[in-house]
Amino acid sequence: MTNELIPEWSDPKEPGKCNSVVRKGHEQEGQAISIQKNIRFQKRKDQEPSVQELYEGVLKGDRSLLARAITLVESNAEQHFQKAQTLLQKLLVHSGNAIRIGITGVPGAGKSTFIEAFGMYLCGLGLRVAVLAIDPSSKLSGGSILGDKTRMEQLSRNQRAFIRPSPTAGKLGGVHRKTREAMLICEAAGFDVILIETVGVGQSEVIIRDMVDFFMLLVLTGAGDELQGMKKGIMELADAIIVHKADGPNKQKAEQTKEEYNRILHFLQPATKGWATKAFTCSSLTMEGVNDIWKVIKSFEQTGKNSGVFNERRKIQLREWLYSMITDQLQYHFYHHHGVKDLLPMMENKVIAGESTVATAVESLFQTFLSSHE
Ligand SMILES: Nc1nc2c(ncn2[C@@H]2O[C@H](COP(=O)(O)OP(=O)(O)OP(=O)(O)O)[C@@H](O)[C@H]2O)c(=O)[nH]1
Ligand SMILES: [Mg+2]
Repeated sequence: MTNELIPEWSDPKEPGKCNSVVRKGHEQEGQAISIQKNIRFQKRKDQEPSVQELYEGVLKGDRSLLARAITLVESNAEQHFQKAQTLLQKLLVHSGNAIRIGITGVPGAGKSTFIEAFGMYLCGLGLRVAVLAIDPSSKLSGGSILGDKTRMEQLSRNQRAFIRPSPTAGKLGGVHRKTREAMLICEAAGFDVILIETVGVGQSEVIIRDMVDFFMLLVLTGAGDELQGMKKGIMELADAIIVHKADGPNKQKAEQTKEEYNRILHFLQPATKGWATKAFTCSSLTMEGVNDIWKVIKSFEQTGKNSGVFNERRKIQLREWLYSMITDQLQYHFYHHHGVKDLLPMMENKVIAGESTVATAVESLFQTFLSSHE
């Protein structure tokens, strides 16, 4: 052990009892150079690609640059904002050519499994499929990203598919914007179909409806009571209701449930003008019914494009996007304002202690905020 040192983390009382040693560095010239090169290579890899590199990479469909472009728009860091917007501006003209499909349903409805089955089917047709997720609950559940990766195992290995787990931003509004921007990037990268999964927890359905062309709700059988209690509002957002897991002993029941839904749908307001929302059955295990869903979507697209409803909706969505971004920006600037940041904890305490009314606290916070903007 003459040329070797005992590492500093070894037990000083038992220096001999150590599994590793630190060897003296090599001093031959060649070795040193090759290590140097290696370090330089590492640095380059970590360096952020330029907007132009990202732009060209996305258009070429380079998966690694596509992922990095999405990471850039998802970033909350201030220094990334301008770069992200410049990139999006360049990519915008190349976007808009995919069909955007939203998929929702209660936890366990089989959304991820369906996306795996449906995505594989679409890839089999020669289409390119991007999967995005809005998961406002991810902060709480934490494990859904991992779960989805294992559930979409085949699809994630398919060259025609690209899967992007949900952005981890806490605020719903931010996730909203980021998913839209990720969608545009995927479209510019040449994906034909964008699938957006969201767990049905109320607010997220409305958000997803606002950014997709076709919106489907996955439901289960044996949910008679649930069906009665299901909010009319959610059903009125859907362009199709899929009674999922229609296989094995569940198949017949699924058919019955489908009929029940169809009866109810008859009395509801359709989500899309000129389109009658209907219920269907499907199994992601046997693949039965999966191809029919694609036929329904294609027919929806054709009908909407002929009538102009399809493009009209996209315009409305852009307008809504504008307003939701204004809200995001207002929130961002308010909460990042120095004076507000200083004052807010104090105001919070005062309100809780009953020393100030909520309205007075809000008033002082806004006075502070607006005084430096006049
Ligand atoms: N029999 C049957 N089981 C299915 C089918 N699709 C999904 N499952 C099962 O249903 C369970 C839930 O599936 P997921 O795809 O994780 O459901 P999810 O809606 O994505 O769930 P969350 O992401 O947690 O909201 C899994 O155990 C699947 O194996 C199907 O078509 N038939
Ligand atoms: Mg899932």
